[in-house]
Amino acid sequence: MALAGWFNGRVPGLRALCIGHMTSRVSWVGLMALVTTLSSSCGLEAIPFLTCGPGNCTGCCEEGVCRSGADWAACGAGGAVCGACAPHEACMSQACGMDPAQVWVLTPVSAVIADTNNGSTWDDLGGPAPDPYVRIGSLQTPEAADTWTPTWNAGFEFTALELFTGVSAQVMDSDAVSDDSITPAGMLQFTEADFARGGTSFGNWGGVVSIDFALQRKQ
Ligand SMILES: [Ca+2]
Ligand SMILES: [Ca+2]
Repeated sequence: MALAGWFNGRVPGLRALCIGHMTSRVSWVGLMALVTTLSSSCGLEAIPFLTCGPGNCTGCCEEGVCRSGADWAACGAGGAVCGACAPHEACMSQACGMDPAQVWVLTPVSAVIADTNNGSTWDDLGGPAPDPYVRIGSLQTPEAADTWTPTWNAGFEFTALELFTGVSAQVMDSDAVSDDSITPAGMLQFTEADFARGGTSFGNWGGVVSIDFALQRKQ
């Protein structure tokens, strides 16, 4: 009996105890259950019959078990070892990567504004420092009153694809009659590294010495 030979070859001396459980009509489908039963009744540890791998798993393998490979925490395909995606990534088609449709919140955080407006005082009324605000697309932050180091906390939602492609932006100085441009209108483009570290900085942009943006994935 082939199965008895297989079993006794691994557990010498247990034939007399275990052979009574054997049958010559063992189906391959029931083999795993039989091994488990034998192992239990003979006081043996369970013997893994199949090892998860490329030959039997189209998802990914986690501690010997085949997973779908479509989860953020267990992503993978072709019987490879499952891996967790980075926080800025998603598991798409069993591979980690950035989801172009994922919505992110872009927040202008802070900036340093040049001392003067091309040699002139930013404002003659209400304090000499500018009153900066940031236009993002068709929206804008509130103004930060009379400061060369403005901070803001208004966030704007864009898809990753829009942020990769570029969003229009401009930093302005709010004035009583006609706002001054601190920067020319421009396009801000973000890279995967920016998403990975949660933001980035731009510098030497017109009258902006530097400006910091935060990027946060919307849940
Ligand atoms: Ca002004
Ligand atoms: Ca001012």
